[in-house]
Amino acid sequence: MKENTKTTFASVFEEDVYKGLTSFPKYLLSKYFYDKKGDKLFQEIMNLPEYYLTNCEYDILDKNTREIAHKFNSTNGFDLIELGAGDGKKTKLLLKQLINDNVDFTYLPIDISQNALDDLEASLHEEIPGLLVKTQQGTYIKTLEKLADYNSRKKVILVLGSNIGNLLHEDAISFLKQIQSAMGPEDMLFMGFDQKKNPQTILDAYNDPTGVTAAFNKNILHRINTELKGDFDVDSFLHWETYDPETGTAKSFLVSKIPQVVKIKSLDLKINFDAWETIHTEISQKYDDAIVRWLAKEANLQVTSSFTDEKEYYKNYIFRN
Ligand code: AVJ
Repeated sequence: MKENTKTTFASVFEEDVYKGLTSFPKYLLSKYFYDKKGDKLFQEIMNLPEYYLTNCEYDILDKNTREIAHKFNSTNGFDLIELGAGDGKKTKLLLKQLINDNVDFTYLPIDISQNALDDLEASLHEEIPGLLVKTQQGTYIKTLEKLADYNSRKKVILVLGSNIGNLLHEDAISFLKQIQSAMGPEDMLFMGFDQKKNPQTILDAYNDPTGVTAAFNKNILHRINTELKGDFDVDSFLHWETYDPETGTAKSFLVSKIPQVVKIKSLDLKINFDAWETIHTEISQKYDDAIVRWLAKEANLQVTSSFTDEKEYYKNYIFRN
């Protein structure tokens, strides 16, 4: 068959891989890092000393739990909706505070992974008895739409981990707009944004000496090998990180160390790599107050308060309509 002409695909993953690897320059989408092994590698990343994001956000929530819990509360109680709940380690700080304060609220964690939700629910029942939990499996936006008219009482939407950083500004604005349209006048959005800082600190966070981040980046090639019958020689690709301190954009690449041809059977595709040709796999955007305020304005939201850590590496902002 002729290359670059396939039009029917068995899955969105197939289609996205085909599009990305037949484009110039080549790219793959970072959402495909997260299969079972990718989830595990990301857990490991969060425990790396270089990956400061998790600890900073934990500190912010730990030092300001009372104040944040107070801001969330309302006379008729509220629903706490978390997009991308993961293992809930940071959220548990808030949940415990709210339970201790006898606040009337329900926790609604949303995640793509039913597995992650089941684990989270089990640990919550054990660690925080009395907490009302309603897990929702699905994509952020679909579930948010469902929840927009779920309940008449106040909604607080939580997006932790600087997950928004995977989106280009334009896409981040659409994401914020979608959240905004699900928010009423009383509702709040509490979101984490990793901040601009010494460029070396950022590079180190995405280029750990133990190679966990490299393995995480390369996991996308393993997925193509196992799920789409690919024959990537994963070791012939180099994990490469860049950071542009002007735009605040960290970028991850896989770089082919040799000229090579990769076959992907399920896609009926042969891909040529020149030596040192790249596959762009992820952006991890860094922010400052001005960028966050601009994003908010574009999405018809306002920043009403913010919290940061001692080094000001990371910030959590509260947005309202
Ligand atoms: C989960 C998107 C916030 O970009 O910092 C960690 C993912 N990639 N190390 C990030 C990631 C490489 C992470 N986010």
